[in-house]
Amino acid sequence: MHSIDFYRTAFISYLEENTQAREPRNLYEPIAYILGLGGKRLRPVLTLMATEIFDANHKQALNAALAIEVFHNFSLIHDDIMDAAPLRRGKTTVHEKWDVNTGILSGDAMLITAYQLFENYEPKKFRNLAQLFSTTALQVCEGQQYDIDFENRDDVILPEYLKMIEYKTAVLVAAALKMGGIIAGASIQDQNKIYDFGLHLGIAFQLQDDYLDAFGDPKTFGKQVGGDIIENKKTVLYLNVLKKGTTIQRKELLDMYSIRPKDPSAKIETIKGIFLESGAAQNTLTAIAEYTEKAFDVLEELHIANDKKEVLRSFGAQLMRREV
Ligand code: DMA
Ligand code: MG
Ligand code: MG
Ligand code: MG
Repeated sequence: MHSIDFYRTAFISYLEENTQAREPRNLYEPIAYILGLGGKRLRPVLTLMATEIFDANHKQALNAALAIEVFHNFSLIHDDIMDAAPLRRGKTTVHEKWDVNTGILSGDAMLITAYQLFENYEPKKFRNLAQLFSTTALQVCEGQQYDIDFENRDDVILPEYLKMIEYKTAVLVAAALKMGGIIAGASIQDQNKIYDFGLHLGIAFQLQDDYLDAFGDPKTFGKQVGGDIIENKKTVLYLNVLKKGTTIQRKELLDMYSIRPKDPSAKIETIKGIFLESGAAQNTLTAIAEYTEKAFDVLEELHIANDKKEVLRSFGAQLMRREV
């Protein structure tokens, strides 16, 4: 096993070798742009790590890792269009820098590119990887559709929200790990366990994403802090106020969520105050810790050496301390 930084560096050099802008430039330049913006490289690192956890060389997994990262960035371009987001990784989003049409088409091209990368594997692995990929990709689309649908509903409840984030976010984290298992030829049982670990970690990750969207530090966050509030997103913070807040806090939140002021800064501050005073912020932090713990519990059932479990555990713990 290597360090997380080793896998990240190995992945980034492979990514750089394999992304050049070509003609038509309006299609490929945004792809090179978004892939070059950096980010945590969480999913590809997980694929490379999982491959070595199951005793194969990470190099075998570079194409799958790239596929996952390309797919993830495709979903970000489209997500930023849907969320009207101005910033991604501290830079202008693709649809703002170019336009919406370019964002849609570049995103579509990335989805196909991701799929093609699996063709580098022998037929049986290709079939398993492609199957997992297509199932996962469809779930991400379904999750994103629920996310959009929630904007127009006022009866969303926490279990529905948890299912939505499982689909839009956690399944990809889980699939990234399982792909490592497929490539290394791990048992089906272990593939499913590591998938389950990823699912819990992925849910914790998206809960934290919602939390940071309100409470992140604008200097390090890379996205627009308060973006979810501006867009009236029904995040875990919002749902927790409706569940646990006082009648006054609930009413104040609902009133605030019915307006879209030109200057949103006062709205953001008021809503953040409600998140804090109602206990919604604290509840969310508790839920993040609980899902991370659940992920670590699942890890115990995996048939791998203890030091390898420790690598995954410290990776999970590091991820949960993130600020971006
Ligand atoms: C993103 O949820 C989910 C996908 C599939 C991209 P989000 O809009 O909260 O993500 P972000 O905060 O990164 O825009
Ligand atoms: Mg978004
Ligand atoms: Mg979104
Ligand atoms: Mg978010």
